[in-house]
Amino acid sequence: MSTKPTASPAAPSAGTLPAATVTPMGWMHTARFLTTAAQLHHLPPIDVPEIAFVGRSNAGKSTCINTLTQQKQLAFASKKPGRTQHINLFALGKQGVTDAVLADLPGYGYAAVPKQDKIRWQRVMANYLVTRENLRGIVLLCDPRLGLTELDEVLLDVIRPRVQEGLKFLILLTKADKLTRVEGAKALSIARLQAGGGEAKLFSALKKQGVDDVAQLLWDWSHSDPLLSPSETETVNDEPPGED
Ligand SMILES: Nc1nc2c(ncn2[C@@H]2O[C@H](COP(=O)(O)OP(=O)(O)OP(=O)(O)O)[C@@H](O)[C@H]2O)c(=O)[nH]1
Ligand SMILES: [Mg+2]
Repeated sequence: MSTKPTASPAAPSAGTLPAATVTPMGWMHTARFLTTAAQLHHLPPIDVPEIAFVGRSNAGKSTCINTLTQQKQLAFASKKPGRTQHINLFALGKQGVTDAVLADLPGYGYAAVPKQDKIRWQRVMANYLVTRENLRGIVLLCDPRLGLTELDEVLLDVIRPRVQEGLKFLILLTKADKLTRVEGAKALSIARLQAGGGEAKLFSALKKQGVDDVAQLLWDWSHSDPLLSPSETETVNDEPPGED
C-alpha cells in the first residue's frame, strides 16, 4: 500500500473525491466491473477519462489490472493466451462515484486465433484507439523477453498522432521478475526510446514491482487537465521570469 501523498491536486472533475482523502493505491482498489463489449459500438459512451491496457496476448494485461486494483479476479487472467476476448471496462472512484475507467483490451498476436478473427480484432482495436473520445491514456504492456513485436509497432503507428496531441502513453515491461537487474535496465532504456513522447517502466505482478509508481501515474493522468500540454503546465506553474 502506498504511503505517498497524492500528487496532482489538479482540477478535479465533478464527483471526484478531495485529493487529500485518497492515495493512488486506495483509488485503484475501488475498481469494479462496469461492462463488457464484443464490439466497439456496444461500448457505452463515457464522460470520464479512460485508460486502455493493450498488448500482445499473454503479455500480462489482466494480471496487471488485478495487481494494481489489489483484486484477485477482477480481470480474467490465464496461462492460456487469448483469454480476454472482449473489451472489459472497470470503473474507478469511491462510493459509486466514477471518476475514471480502465479498459482491458483483448490481446493480439496469438497464433492459434483464426486469421479472420485476428483481422476483425485488429480493426476493432485500431478503431477504438483512434475514435474513443474519452481515451486519456494507453498502457502498452510488453514482455521484455520478446520486446516490441511487429503488431506492437503497428499499434504504435496508430496511436502516435494521438500521443503527439497529448494522449498519455506508457510502455510497461511486464514479468520483470524474469530478468536480471542488468537485463531490466537494458530493456528499460530501449523501451524509453521506443515510447517517443511517452514513458517506460518495469513491472512485476509477482514481485509487486512498479505497482505504486503505475498507480500514481494513472491517478495523475486521470486527474490532470487534458487541455494542458506538459509545456503549458510548466508555464502555469512557473514563477514569472525576473528581470536581471
Ligand atoms: N512471472 C510472471 N508472470 C506473470 C506476470 N504477469 C502475468 N504473468 C503470467 O502471464 C500469463 C498471462 O497473463 P494474463 O494477465 O492473462 O495476460 P493477458 O495479457 O491479459 O492475455 P490475453 O487476455 O490473452 O490478452 C499468466 O500465466 C500470468 O500468471 C508477472 O509479473 N510475472
Ligand atoms: Mg487478458
